[in-house]
Amino acid sequence: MNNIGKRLSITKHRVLSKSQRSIILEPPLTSSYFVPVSILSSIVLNDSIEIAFKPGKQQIKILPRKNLLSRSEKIEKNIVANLDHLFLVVTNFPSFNLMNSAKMAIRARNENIPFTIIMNKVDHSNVNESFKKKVKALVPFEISGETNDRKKLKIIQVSLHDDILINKLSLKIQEIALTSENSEVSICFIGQSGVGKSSLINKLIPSATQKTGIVSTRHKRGRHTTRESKSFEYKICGDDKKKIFVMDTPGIDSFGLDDLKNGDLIKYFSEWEEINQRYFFCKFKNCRHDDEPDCGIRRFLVSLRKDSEDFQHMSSRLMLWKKLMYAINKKNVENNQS
Ligand SMILES: Nc1nc2c(ncn2[C@@H]2O[C@H](COP(=O)(O)OP(=O)(O)O)[C@@H](O)[C@H]2O)c(=O)[nH]1
Ligand SMILES: [Mg+2]
Ligand SMILES: [Zn+2]
Repeated sequence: MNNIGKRLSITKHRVLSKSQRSIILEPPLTSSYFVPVSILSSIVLNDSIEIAFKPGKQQIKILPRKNLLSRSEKIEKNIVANLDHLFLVVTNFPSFNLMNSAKMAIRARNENIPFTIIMNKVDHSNVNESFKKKVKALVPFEISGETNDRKKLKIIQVSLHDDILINKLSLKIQEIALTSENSEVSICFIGQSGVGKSSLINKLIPSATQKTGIVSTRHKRGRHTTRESKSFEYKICGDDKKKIFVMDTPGIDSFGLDDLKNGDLIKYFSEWEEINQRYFFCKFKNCRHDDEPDCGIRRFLVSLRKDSEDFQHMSSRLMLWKKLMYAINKKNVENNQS
Protein backbone atom coordinates (compact mmCIF):
# COMPACT_ATOMS: atom_id res chain seq x y z
CA MET A 1 0.00 0.00 0.00
CA ASN A 2 1.33 3.43 -0.80
CA ASN A 3 1.40 6.32 1.60
CA ILE A 4 -1.95 7.72 0.55
CA GLY A 5 -3.53 4.30 1.02
CA LYS A 6 -2.22 4.15 4.55
CA ARG A 7 -3.54 7.53 5.47
CA LEU A 8 -6.99 7.37 3.95
CA SER A 9 -9.25 4.56 2.90
CA ILE A 10 -12.77 5.03 1.66
CA THR A 11 -15.22 2.16 1.52
CA LYS A 12 -18.73 2.08 0.08
CA HIS A 13 -21.52 0.00 1.60
CA ARG A 14 -25.18 -0.81 1.16
CA VAL A 15 -27.45 -0.74 4.22
CA LEU A 16 -28.92 -4.26 4.44
CA SER A 17 -30.81 -3.78 7.65
CA LYS A 18 -31.80 -0.92 9.83
CA SER A 19 -33.27 -0.91 13.30
CA GLN A 20 -33.36 1.84 15.88
CA ARG A 21 -30.01 0.85 17.34
CA SER A 22 -27.98 -0.70 14.59
CA ILE A 23 -27.37 -1.21 10.92
CA ILE A 24 -25.97 -4.12 8.93
CA LEU A 25 -23.80 -3.29 5.97
CA GLU A 26 -22.74 -5.03 2.79
CA PRO A 27 -19.85 -5.51 2.39
CA PRO A 28 -19.44 -5.80 6.16
CA LEU A 29 -16.98 -3.53 7.89
CA THR A 30 -13.60 -5.05 8.55
CA SER A 31 -12.97 -3.09 11.72
CA SER A 32 -15.49 -2.20 14.37
CA TYR A 33 -17.01 1.15 13.73
CA PHE A 34 -19.38 3.12 15.86
CA VAL A 35 -22.02 5.00 13.89
CA PRO A 36 -22.86 8.28 15.63
CA VAL A 37 -26.50 8.37 16.75
CA SER A 38 -27.15 11.56 14.81
CA ILE A 39 -26.24 9.82 11.56
CA LEU A 40 -27.80 6.49 12.48
CA SER A 41 -31.18 8.15 12.80
CA SER A 42 -31.01 9.54 9.27
CA ILE A 43 -29.86 6.30 7.65
CA VAL A 44 -32.56 4.40 5.78
CA LEU A 45 -32.76 0.80 4.57
CA ASN A 46 -30.90 0.39 1.27
CA ASP A 47 -28.97 3.61 1.63
CA SER A 48 -25.54 3.78 0.07
CA ILE A 49 -23.02 5.01 2.57
CA GLU A 50 -19.39 5.90 2.38
CA ILE A 51 -17.00 5.53 5.27
CA ALA A 52 -13.67 7.30 5.22
CA PHE A 53 -11.06 6.01 7.64
CA LYS A 54 -8.41 8.56 8.42
CA PRO A 55 -5.82 8.25 11.15
CA GLY A 56 -7.60 8.97 14.40
CA LYS A 57 -10.78 9.92 12.63
CA GLN A 58 -13.62 8.23 10.81
CA GLN A 59 -16.22 9.87 8.69
CA ILE A 60 -19.52 8.50 7.47
CA LYS A 61 -21.54 9.96 4.66
CA ILE A 62 -24.93 9.03 3.19
CA LEU A 63 -24.62 9.16 -0.60
CA PRO A 64 -27.32 11.00 -2.57
CA ARG A 65 -30.48 8.90 -2.91
CA LYS A 66 -32.16 8.29 -6.23
CA ASN A 67 -35.50 8.04 -4.46
CA LEU A 68 -36.90 7.79 -0.96
CA LEU A 69 -40.12 6.16 0.14
CA SER A 70 -41.59 7.65 3.27
CA ARG A 71 -44.88 7.96 5.05
CA SER A 72 -46.01 11.06 6.72
CA GLU A 73 -48.24 11.06 9.73
CA LYS A 74 -47.56 13.97 12.03
CA ILE A 75 -43.88 13.27 11.52
CA GLU A 76 -42.15 12.05 8.41
CA LYS A 77 -40.91 8.47 8.61
CA ASN A 78 -38.51 7.23 6.00
CA ILE A 79 -38.94 3.62 4.97
CA VAL A 80 -36.49 2.74 2.22
CA ALA A 81 -34.26 4.42 -0.35
CA ASN A 82 -32.84 3.79 -3.82
CA LEU A 83 -35.54 1.45 -5.11
CA ASP A 84 -35.80 0.10 -8.63
CA HIS A 85 -39.22 -1.38 -8.06
CA LEU A 86 -41.89 -1.56 -5.38
CA PHE A 87 -44.22 -4.49 -4.67
CA LEU A 88 -47.34 -3.22 -3.00
CA VAL A 89 -48.86 -6.29 -1.34
CA VAL A 90 -52.62 -6.33 -0.82
CA THR A 91 -55.11 -8.94 0.26
CA ASN A 92 -58.61 -9.12 1.63
CA PHE A 93 -57.57 -10.94 4.79
CA PRO A 94 -56.76 -8.64 6.58
CA SER A 95 -59.37 -6.47 4.87
CA PHE A 96 -58.30 -4.30 2.00
CA ASN A 97 -57.94 -0.57 2.62
CA LEU A 98 -58.12 1.21 -0.72
CA MET A 99 -57.28 4.70 0.54
CA ASN A 100 -54.24 3.53 2.43
CA SER A 101 -52.95 1.48 -0.49
CA ALA A 102 -53.59 4.42 -2.85
CA LYS A 103 -51.47 6.66 -0.65
CA MET A 104 -48.56 4.21 -0.95
CA ALA A 105 -49.00 4.13 -4.72
CA ILE A 106 -49.10 7.95 -4.88
CA ARG A 107 -45.85 8.18 -2.94
CA ALA A 108 -44.18 5.65 -5.20
CA ARG A 109 -45.42 7.47 -8.31
CA ASN A 110 -44.14 10.78 -7.00
CA GLU A 111 -40.73 9.32 -6.28
CA ASN A 112 -40.68 7.76 -9.76
CA ILE A 113 -40.56 4.23 -8.37
CA PRO A 114 -42.29 1.77 -10.70
CA PHE A 115 -44.68 -0.46 -8.73
CA THR A 116 -46.60 -3.69 -9.13
CA ILE A 117 -49.57 -4.73 -7.04
CA ILE A 118 -49.08 -8.17 -5.52
CA MET A 119 -52.50 -9.57 -4.72
CA ASN A 120 -51.65 -12.25 -2.19
CA LYS A 121 -53.68 -15.04 -0.56
CA VAL A 122 -55.82 -15.69 -3.65
CA ASP A 123 -56.47 -19.11 -2.08
CA HIS A 124 -58.45 -17.38 0.68
CA SER A 125 -62.24 -17.18 0.42
CA ASN A 126 -62.21 -13.43 1.23
CA VAL A 127 -60.33 -12.78 -1.99
CA ASN A 128 -63.41 -12.56 -4.22
CA GLU A 129 -64.36 -10.73 -7.43
CA SER A 130 -65.58 -7.59 -5.71
CA PHE A 131 -62.25 -7.24 -3.91
CA LYS A 132 -60.37 -7.79 -7.17
CA LYS A 133 -62.38 -5.01 -8.82
CA LYS A 134 -61.55 -2.63 -5.97
CA VAL A 135 -57.83 -3.36 -6.24
CA LYS A 136 -57.86 -2.42 -9.90
CA ALA A 137 -58.51 1.19 -8.94
CA LEU A 138 -54.87 1.37 -7.81
CA VAL A 139 -53.59 0.89 -11.34
CA PRO A 140 -53.74 3.86 -13.71
CA PHE A 141 -56.02 3.45 -16.71
CA GLU A 142 -53.98 2.79 -19.85
CA ILE A 143 -55.50 4.70 -22.73
CA SER A 144 -53.77 2.73 -25.47
CA GLY A 145 -50.47 1.35 -26.60
CA GLU A 146 -50.48 -1.38 -23.98
CA THR A 147 -52.06 -4.71 -24.68
CA ASN A 148 -54.38 -6.32 -22.17
CA ASP A 149 -51.64 -8.70 -21.12
CA ARG A 150 -49.34 -5.89 -20.14
CA LYS A 151 -52.10 -4.23 -18.20
CA LYS A 152 -52.73 -7.40 -16.23
CA LEU A 153 -49.06 -7.64 -15.29
CA LYS A 154 -49.42 -4.56 -13.10
CA ILE A 155 -51.43 -6.77 -10.76
CA ILE A 156 -49.98 -10.19 -10.01
CA GLN A 157 -52.11 -12.73 -8.20
CA VAL A 158 -50.15 -14.83 -5.76
CA SER A 159 -50.69 -17.42 -3.08
CA LEU A 160 -48.12 -18.75 -0.71
CA HIS A 161 -49.66 -22.19 -1.22
CA ASP A 162 -49.49 -22.25 -5.01
CA ASP A 163 -46.09 -22.97 -6.53
CA ILE A 164 -47.17 -21.94 -10.02
CA LEU A 165 -48.16 -18.49 -8.80
CA ILE A 166 -45.01 -18.17 -6.69
CA ASN A 167 -43.06 -18.99 -9.81
CA LYS A 168 -44.83 -16.15 -11.63
CA LEU A 169 -43.73 -13.77 -8.90
CA SER A 170 -40.20 -15.06 -9.21
CA LEU A 171 -40.30 -14.55 -12.99
CA LYS A 172 -41.52 -11.00 -12.46
CA ILE A 173 -38.50 -10.31 -10.24
CA GLN A 174 -36.20 -11.76 -12.89
CA GLU A 175 -37.85 -9.63 -15.55
CA ILE A 176 -37.39 -6.49 -13.46
CA ALA A 177 -33.75 -7.35 -12.89
CA LEU A 178 -32.96 -8.22 -16.46
CA THR A 179 -34.66 -5.15 -17.94
CA SER A 180 -32.96 -2.82 -15.48
CA GLU A 181 -29.90 -0.87 -16.58
CA ASN A 182 -28.38 -1.30 -13.14
CA SER A 183 -26.21 -4.22 -12.14
CA GLU A 184 -27.66 -4.14 -8.62
CA VAL A 185 -31.45 -4.10 -8.45
CA SER A 186 -33.49 -3.24 -5.35
CA ILE A 187 -37.06 -4.40 -4.91
CA CYS A 188 -39.08 -3.72 -1.76
CA PHE A 189 -42.27 -5.34 -0.44
CA ILE A 190 -44.60 -2.97 1.40
CA GLY A 191 -48.17 -3.27 2.64
CA GLN A 192 -50.16 -3.48 5.82
CA SER A 193 -49.21 -6.10 8.37
CA GLY A 194 -50.53 -9.59 7.88
CA VAL A 195 -50.77 -9.47 4.07
CA GLY A 196 -47.93 -11.99 3.79
CA LYS A 197 -44.86 -9.96 2.88
CA SER A 198 -42.48 -11.91 5.12
CA SER A 199 -44.03 -15.26 4.16
CA LEU A 200 -43.53 -14.51 0.47
CA ILE A 201 -39.93 -13.46 1.02
CA ASN A 202 -39.24 -16.61 3.05
CA LYS A 203 -40.72 -18.68 0.25
CA LEU A 204 -38.60 -16.97 -2.41
CA ILE A 205 -35.46 -16.86 -0.27
CA PRO A 206 -35.57 -19.71 2.28
CA SER A 207 -32.47 -18.41 4.05
CA ALA A 208 -34.37 -15.21 4.89
CA THR A 209 -36.21 -16.82 7.85
CA GLN A 210 -38.23 -13.70 8.55
CA LYS A 211 -40.73 -14.07 11.37
CA THR A 212 -44.31 -14.34 10.19
CA GLY A 213 -47.46 -13.63 12.14
CA ILE A 214 -50.96 -14.84 12.68
CA VAL A 215 -53.81 -12.71 11.40
CA SER A 216 -56.30 -12.48 14.22
CA THR A 217 -59.81 -13.22 12.99
CA ARG A 218 -61.36 -10.72 15.34
CA HIS A 219 -59.47 -7.72 14.11
CA LYS A 220 -58.50 -9.15 10.72
CA ARG A 221 -55.17 -7.50 11.19
CA GLY A 222 -51.78 -9.03 11.35
CA ARG A 223 -49.73 -8.73 14.46
CA HIS A 224 -46.64 -6.68 13.95
CA THR A 225 -44.06 -9.37 13.72
CA THR A 226 -41.56 -7.66 11.46
CA ARG A 227 -40.14 -4.72 13.34
CA GLU A 228 -37.05 -3.98 11.39
CA SER A 229 -36.51 -3.50 7.70
CA LYS A 230 -34.23 -6.02 6.06
CA SER A 231 -32.74 -6.76 2.71
CA PHE A 232 -31.92 -10.19 1.27
CA GLU A 233 -30.01 -11.16 -1.79
CA TYR A 234 -32.11 -13.16 -4.23
CA LYS A 235 -29.89 -15.39 -6.31
CA ILE A 236 -31.96 -16.45 -9.27
CA CYS A 237 -30.55 -14.73 -12.26
CA GLY A 238 -28.49 -16.92 -14.52
CA ASP A 239 -26.74 -13.67 -15.24
CA ASP A 240 -24.10 -13.43 -12.52
CA LYS A 241 -23.56 -9.78 -13.25
CA LYS A 242 -26.94 -8.89 -11.77
CA LYS A 243 -27.41 -8.71 -8.04
CA ILE A 244 -30.99 -8.61 -6.76
CA PHE A 245 -31.91 -7.30 -3.32
CA VAL A 246 -35.40 -8.05 -1.99
CA MET A 247 -36.56 -6.09 1.03
CA ASP A 248 -39.03 -6.81 3.80
CA THR A 249 -40.56 -3.96 5.78
CA PRO A 250 -42.71 -3.79 8.90
CA GLY A 251 -46.46 -3.59 8.25
CA ILE A 252 -47.74 -0.13 7.52
CA ASP A 253 -51.32 0.03 8.71
CA SER A 254 -51.77 3.70 8.18
CA PHE A 255 -49.66 5.29 5.53
CA GLY A 256 -50.93 8.79 6.24
CA LEU A 257 -49.95 11.50 3.87
CA ASP A 258 -50.36 14.63 5.90
CA ASP A 259 -48.52 16.49 3.22
CA LEU A 260 -50.60 15.13 0.35
CA LYS A 261 -51.27 17.84 -2.19
CA ASN A 262 -53.38 18.17 -5.32
CA GLY A 263 -50.19 18.10 -7.39
CA ASP A 264 -49.31 14.63 -6.05
CA LEU A 265 -52.69 13.37 -7.15
CA ILE A 266 -52.34 14.82 -10.63
CA LYS A 267 -49.15 12.83 -11.24
CA TYR A 268 -50.77 9.59 -10.06
CA PHE A 269 -53.88 10.20 -12.17
CA SER A 270 -51.90 11.06 -15.29
CA GLU A 271 -54.58 9.39 -17.43
CA TRP A 272 -56.87 12.43 -17.01
CA GLU A 273 -54.43 14.61 -18.92
CA GLU A 274 -54.07 11.97 -21.61
CA ILE A 275 -57.84 11.68 -22.04
CA ASN A 276 -58.07 15.47 -22.25
CA GLN A 277 -55.40 15.54 -24.95
CA ARG A 278 -56.73 12.65 -26.99
CA TYR A 279 -60.49 12.58 -26.62
CA PHE A 280 -62.48 15.16 -24.73
CA PHE A 281 -61.45 18.43 -23.14
CA CYS A 282 -62.74 19.58 -19.78
CA LYS A 283 -64.34 23.01 -20.08
CA PHE A 284 -62.55 24.34 -17.02
CA LYS A 285 -58.79 24.32 -16.63
CA ASN A 286 -58.82 23.15 -13.04
CA CYS A 287 -61.72 20.76 -13.47
CA ARG A 288 -62.16 18.42 -10.53
CA HIS A 289 -64.05 15.99 -12.80
CA ASP A 290 -66.77 16.01 -10.20
CA ASP A 291 -69.91 17.98 -11.00
CA GLU A 292 -68.60 20.65 -13.36
CA PRO A 293 -70.40 21.03 -16.70
CA ASP A 294 -68.66 19.72 -19.83
CA CYS A 295 -66.15 17.51 -18.02
CA GLY A 296 -64.06 15.62 -20.56
CA ILE A 297 -63.30 12.77 -18.19
CA ARG A 298 -66.95 12.08 -17.47
CA ARG A 299 -67.71 12.29 -21.19
CA PHE A 300 -64.98 9.72 -21.87
CA LEU A 301 -66.47 7.47 -19.20
CA VAL A 302 -69.96 7.53 -20.71
CA SER A 303 -68.48 6.83 -24.14
CA LEU A 304 -67.32 3.42 -22.90
CA ARG A 305 -69.57 0.36 -23.04
CA LYS A 306 -71.20 0.06 -19.64
CA ASP A 307 -70.53 -3.66 -19.34
CA SER A 308 -66.87 -3.38 -20.33
CA GLU A 309 -63.85 -3.85 -18.08
CA ASP A 310 -62.61 -0.43 -19.17
CA PHE A 311 -65.81 1.23 -17.95
CA GLN A 312 -65.51 -0.50 -14.59
CA HIS A 313 -61.82 0.42 -14.31
CA MET A 314 -62.40 4.06 -15.26
CA SER A 315 -65.33 4.40 -12.83
CA SER A 316 -63.29 3.00 -9.97
CA ARG A 317 -60.37 5.33 -10.81
CA LEU A 318 -62.69 8.33 -10.88
CA MET A 319 -64.25 7.29 -7.59
CA LEU A 320 -60.83 6.95 -5.95
CA TRP A 321 -59.78 10.34 -7.33
CA LYS A 322 -62.85 11.98 -5.80
CA LYS A 323 -62.28 10.32 -2.44
CA LEU A 324 -58.67 11.50 -2.35
CA MET A 325 -59.64 15.03 -3.44
CA TYR A 326 -62.24 15.11 -0.73
CA ALA A 327 -59.69 13.97 1.85
CA ILE A 328 -57.24 16.69 0.80
CA ASN A 329 -59.83 19.45 0.81
CA LYS A 330 -61.22 18.37 4.17
CA LYS A 331 -57.71 18.52 5.61
CA ASN A 332 -57.16 21.99 4.12
CA VAL A 333 -60.40 23.25 5.66
CA GLU A 334 -59.40 21.82 9.06
CA ASN A 335 -55.96 23.43 8.81
CA ASN A 336 -57.47 26.78 7.97
CA GLN A 337 -59.78 26.55 10.95
CA SER A 338 -57.07 25.74 13.44
N1 LIG B 1 -54.18 -18.39 3.19
C1 LIG B 1 -53.02 -17.74 3.02
N2 LIG B 1 -52.33 -17.29 4.09
C2 LIG B 1 -51.18 -16.66 3.88
C3 LIG B 1 -50.65 -16.44 2.58
N3 LIG B 1 -49.50 -15.74 2.70
C4 LIG B 1 -49.30 -15.53 4.01
N4 LIG B 1 -50.31 -16.08 4.74
C5 LIG B 1 -50.46 -16.06 6.20
O1 LIG B 1 -50.68 -14.72 6.63
C6 LIG B 1 -50.14 -14.52 7.92
C7 LIG B 1 -49.32 -13.25 7.96
O2 LIG B 1 -48.18 -13.40 7.15
P1 LIG B 1 -46.86 -12.52 7.29
O3 LIG B 1 -45.92 -13.01 6.28
O4 LIG B 1 -46.39 -12.45 8.69
O5 LIG B 1 -47.41 -11.07 6.87
P2 LIG B 1 -46.62 -9.67 6.89
O6 LIG B 1 -47.04 -8.98 8.14
O7 LIG B 1 -47.12 -8.94 5.69
O8 LIG B 1 -45.17 -9.95 6.83
C8 LIG B 1 -49.32 -15.78 8.23
O9 LIG B 1 -50.06 -16.57 9.13
C9 LIG B 1 -49.17 -16.46 6.91
O10 LIG B 1 -49.09 -17.85 7.02
C10 LIG B 1 -51.40 -16.95 1.46
O11 LIG B 1 -51.05 -16.80 0.30
N5 LIG B 1 -52.57 -17.58 1.75
MG1 LIG C 1 -43.71 -9.30 8.17
ZN1 LIG D 1 -63.17 17.29 -15.89
